[in-house]
Amino acid sequence: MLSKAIQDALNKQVQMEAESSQAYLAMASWAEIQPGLVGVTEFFYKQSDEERVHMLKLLRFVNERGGFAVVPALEQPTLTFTSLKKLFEEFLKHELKVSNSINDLVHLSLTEKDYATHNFLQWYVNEQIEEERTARTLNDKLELIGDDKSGLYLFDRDIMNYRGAEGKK
Ligand code: OFO
Repeated sequence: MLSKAIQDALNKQVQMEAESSQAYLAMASWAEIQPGLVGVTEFFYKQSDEERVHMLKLLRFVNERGGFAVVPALEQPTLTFTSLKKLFEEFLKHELKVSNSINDLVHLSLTEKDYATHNFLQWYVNEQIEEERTARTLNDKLELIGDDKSGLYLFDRDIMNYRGAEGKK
């Protein structure tokens, strides 16, 4: 059985994962109307789908543990970006925010002595390590490329090979 504090915190995380899914969907939609960003578009559509899976996993865990998972109202995400670089900076910023939130949750599960939730959350801890790594690598690549057009072409092609666009690697 979940304590009220844990249930509320997990429901907040449900909302954060749903917002992540919306944020990445908006990024995909923006990328799709830019010329030539086929790979980036696919990457964010897949990323958005993954976040929905993260949300569902949490939601079902809350209900399985005798709580009530609340389907949240969502704010409209950022719809437009001034550049590709800005888009990926926002991606990294968002993932860092999610990692902090997962860390807070893990901490709470220990203070509440809820070891089942603590165990469940380890999957999210590992997931965030991977997602932060992906976001950092992509930002580093864009930094290297600068305004080089052929570099950007290759970046868009190569991003297809990232886990967000191809499933787990
Ligand atoms: Fe939900 O995996 Fe990152 O945000």
